[in-house]
Amino acid sequence: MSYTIKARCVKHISNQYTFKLDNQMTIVKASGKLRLSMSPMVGDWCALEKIGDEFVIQKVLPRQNALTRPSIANVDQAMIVTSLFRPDFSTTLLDRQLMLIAYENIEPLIIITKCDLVEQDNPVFDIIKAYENAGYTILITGFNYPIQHIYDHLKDKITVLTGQSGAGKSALINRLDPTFQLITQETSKALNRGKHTTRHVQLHEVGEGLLADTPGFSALSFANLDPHICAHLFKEFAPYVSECRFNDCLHINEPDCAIKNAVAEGKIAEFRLENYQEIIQMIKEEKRI
Ligand SMILES: Nc1nc2c(ncn2[C@@H]2O[C@H](COP(=O)(O)OP(=O)(O)O)[C@@H](O)[C@H]2O)c(=O)[nH]1
Ligand SMILES: [Mg+2]
Ligand SMILES: [Zn+2]
Repeated sequence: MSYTIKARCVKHISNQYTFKLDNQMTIVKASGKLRLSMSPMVGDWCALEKIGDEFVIQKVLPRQNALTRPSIANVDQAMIVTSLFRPDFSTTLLDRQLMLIAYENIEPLIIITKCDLVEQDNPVFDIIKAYENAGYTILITGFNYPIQHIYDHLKDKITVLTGQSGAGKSALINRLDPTFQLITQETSKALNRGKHTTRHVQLHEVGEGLLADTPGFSALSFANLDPHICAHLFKEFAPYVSECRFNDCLHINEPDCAIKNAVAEGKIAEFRLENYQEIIQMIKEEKRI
């Protein structure tokens, strides 16, 4: 008797694909006879057919998106891990990451780490408030801070982590699931091993969601981006862009730009427009090379 089920691929090494079936991790081999129009990626939903005792991958179901580094399909969200101290908080860097993630059609969440290392009244929290007002989800954390709110955001989603080296990605993953035991910078220095080396991509069940175990999501280089798409990707720009005089307005020097007007009226933070304009400049410069 044969029947077909739908399951998510969570791990892939050579010709072995791991699926979660009936709450159990099961390895399905890609059979030699298999003629798939596309090969499954970690994160893919696949149709599996049970023939006798064995499952075979029948087809890969349509993808919502596909990242290349790390190689994962159907990513729902990226957590941008940003520290307040060593490295210091940088809106320039954060805005570049927000742009790249939005460009991939992935929802960004901003995780602020090392809050235990700064005073509660530090002016950096005003900047963070500006991101919250712009519509971004901000999750505050630090050593000895609760992390339940982070679990809540992982539920039923595929999440990848991104962020500067030293921001606390490995430390965060280890706190979310101590069985990860990823090497933090401190430990790697002590062991003199350099950065943690990644073998294969795997999705781990953490807080009822799936988390990629490879911190260091790297998106496309800016040269590949279309400035006209970037022009409406910042969350708080989106409601205004249709009001610019030109519908291909890049919010640089154009007259009657609704984004510039919103900045003048205090509805959009000035540093966001400046960081956005810098990104457009970078794209133009990279394209010229
Ligand atoms: N005090 C404090 N230190 C942290 C926090 N998160 C990470 N660290 C430390 O910052 C350093 C870099 O963290 P790591 O997780 O290796 O960063 P990664 O490069 O993003 O993976 C390590 O020494 C961590 O112990 C935090 O929330 N509070
Ligand atoms: Mg790390
Ligand atoms: Zn404009």
